[in-house]
Amino acid sequence: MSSPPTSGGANKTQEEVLPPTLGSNSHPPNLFDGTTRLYISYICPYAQRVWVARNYKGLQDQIELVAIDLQDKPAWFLEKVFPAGKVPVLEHNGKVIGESLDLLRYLDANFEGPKLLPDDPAKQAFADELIHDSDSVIVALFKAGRAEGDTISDLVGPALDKIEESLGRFSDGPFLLGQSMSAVDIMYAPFVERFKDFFAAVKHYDMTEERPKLKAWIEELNKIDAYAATWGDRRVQLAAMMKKFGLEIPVA
Ligand SMILES: N[C@@H](CCC(=O)N[C@@H](CS)C(=O)NCC(=O)O)C(=O)O
Repeated sequence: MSSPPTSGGANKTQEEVLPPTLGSNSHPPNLFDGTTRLYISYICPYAQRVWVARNYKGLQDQIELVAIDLQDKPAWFLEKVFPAGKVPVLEHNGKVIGESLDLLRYLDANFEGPKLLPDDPAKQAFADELIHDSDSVIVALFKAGRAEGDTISDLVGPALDKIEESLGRFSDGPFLLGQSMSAVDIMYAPFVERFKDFFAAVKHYDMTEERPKLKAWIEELNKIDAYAATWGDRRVQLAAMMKKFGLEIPVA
């Protein structure tokens, strides 16, 4: 993998002005005019994956963000962009491509910037294993999110221990594949961090306790602008999580 752009790729130190969220009353952008657009929701962890990748590769000027209100979707989005009604979606060269993992691979194959997946065969094999496991980790997090009482650590502990162990695999850096943030970190982190904050607030469970590598991983990720810039207000993210689990909290 190329050297890590700690400032988020291509010297993008300037903070990006994020576009407003578009709902059913919005006008569409000038669809299929040759502009490359990444449709996201600011609270969607799947969309966040691709947004982080876009930033990390320094593609802020090449890929325009379009934020969709998933609770109030614009008809033009459903009719003209993506009838499945999901984010993330990329509009590129007259095509529309969905699915976060496919999009991470697509960005790596079709755009310049630091590679999201390694060339080193040992790292590639481990990346495949971790990507394969990511859905089961997400399932465990959601199960633990719905659990009552102290079963949380039983439900999510093994998945978190596996991440902790994986973070020790390559000693050349704090990320899952070692030295640089990769597609694998990007697959896991939006979910792990959301649940970390949710478990801390609602279940009084600290997932980093006795998992020093997990703690350091989260700290290191947040030093990368490309990643940190996609979180916005953490209270809004927490409120969205609480809503997902049927709990309402006021957002100050
Ligand atoms: N497997 C898809 C999942 C994408 C997904 O489920 N996105 C959610 C938001 S986080 C969505 O758009 N849901 C449609 C809706 O809320 O109506 C991926 O990896 O991109």
